[in-house]
Amino acid sequence: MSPQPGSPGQPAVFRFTQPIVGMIWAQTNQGVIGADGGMPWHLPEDLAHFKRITGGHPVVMGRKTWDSFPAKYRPLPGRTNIVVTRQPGWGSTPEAGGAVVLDSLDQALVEAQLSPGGDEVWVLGGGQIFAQAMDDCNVAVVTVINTDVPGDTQAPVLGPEWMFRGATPKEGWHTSANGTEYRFTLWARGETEFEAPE
Ligand code: VY7
Repeated sequence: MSPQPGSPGQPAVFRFTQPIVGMIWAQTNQGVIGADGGMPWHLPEDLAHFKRITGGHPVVMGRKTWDSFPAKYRPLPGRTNIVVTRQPGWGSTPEAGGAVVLDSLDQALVEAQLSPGGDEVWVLGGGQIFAQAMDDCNVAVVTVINTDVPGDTQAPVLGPEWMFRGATPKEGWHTSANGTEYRFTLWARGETEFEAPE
């Protein structure tokens, strides 16, 4: 006897709420994300946004991005911190304290998905890691800062498969207490489903 195709009266259960592998960065209008090992602006509202989005989820970053966080914030609390480096032995240095250190991005993404909160994983950069990670990611949360300061590190260029999925504010800019204008934007690959942050 052939198997029954389905139980009558049951709803279809094709609910593939896929794991999210997201990138999160802040950039200038020209796509600058870094200068001299840091971010060339001061925007507390972006740090709060970053903490809110990544909180409770594993974070994957390159070694230079790890170094860029002030030491007192490392590891980022409430998140498994995974650092990618090819330097043998770096993981045994005091600087690496509190991080899970791996030597490839692929391993890092697998480890992240197995970590607490790993149904959603956030890649924090920087430039080298974004360039490699882009094809493995389905979401990008991008803060655009309305400035054109120069820098030495660029955001990845999202190809045509990436679709704009919303921004806060919808039009124009928020203005920081210090006068800096910025907006939060959300991009996703074609079919990705998610709930947008308010
Ligand atoms: C900058 C900091 C810089 C200076 C002082 C504190 C977006 C950001 C990143 C990565 C901001 C930084 C911080 C504030 C948040 C704290 C950790 C310390 C936390 C990114 N949009 N913004 N980033 N931090 N990938 N994307 O490196 O951070 O979250 O606990």
